[in-house]
Amino acid sequence: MGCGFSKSDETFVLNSIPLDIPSVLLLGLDGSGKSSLFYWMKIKVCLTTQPTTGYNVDVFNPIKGLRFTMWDIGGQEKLRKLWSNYFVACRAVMFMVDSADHSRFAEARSALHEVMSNPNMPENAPVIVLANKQDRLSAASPEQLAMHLDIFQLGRSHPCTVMGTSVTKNVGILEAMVQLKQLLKSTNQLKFWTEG
Ligand SMILES: Nc1nc2c(ncn2[C@@H]2O[C@H](COP(=O)(O)OP(=O)(O)OP(=O)(O)O)[C@@H](O)[C@H]2O)c(=O)[nH]1
Ligand SMILES: [Mg+2]
Repeated sequence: MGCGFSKSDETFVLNSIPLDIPSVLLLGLDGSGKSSLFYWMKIKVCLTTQPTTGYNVDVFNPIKGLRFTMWDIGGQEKLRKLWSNYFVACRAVMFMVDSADHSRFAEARSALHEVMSNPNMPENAPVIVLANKQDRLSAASPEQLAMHLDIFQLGRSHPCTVMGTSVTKNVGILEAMVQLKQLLKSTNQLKFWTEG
């Protein structure tokens, strides 16, 4: 399922969020692997993707007790200013980074911190950083990426953790979902999530 953005779509987007199911925003720079993850979760196949010019949305129940609406939103620079339209209904963020693209770590850091310091981002919303493309030889480890992204500063206002993934090799995805559930549980937020 995919949609293109137009100005009038923004109201439609907000009105179409199912209020009884928590929303997870899947954000990150263009090319980091968000839609690859989205389609893997939807059809368990790693599709060849095109850059997302709008968003993909669907409801997932990847592990018991964790059911959510996931919004995969295009990460190109011109689309990032639209991300904040989704913040108000957001219960958690998955922020994906291409761990092999060292030249964009600073850009990823500033996009991540901008998201999490936005006044519309609900207080205490957990963040799972997905250190994607761990299959690549030049990939920074999750620990190295945590330093580059200054996760410790972020952790003061939002529960936060970094998980290594390779979507194309189906590595780390379920573990990231388990970690999200764990963060919600440890911050007493799991009760708001629909049991599945
Ligand atoms: N090596 C490797 N490549 C990956 C991995 N995950 C995704 N890719 C590739 O990265 C490229 C970009 O993936 P997308 O899923 O389209 O990236 P995106 O974050 O949705 O990009 P935008 O829609 O532009 O925001 C594709 O060629 C994917 O096949 C991974 O774990 N390892
Ligand atoms: Mg995409």
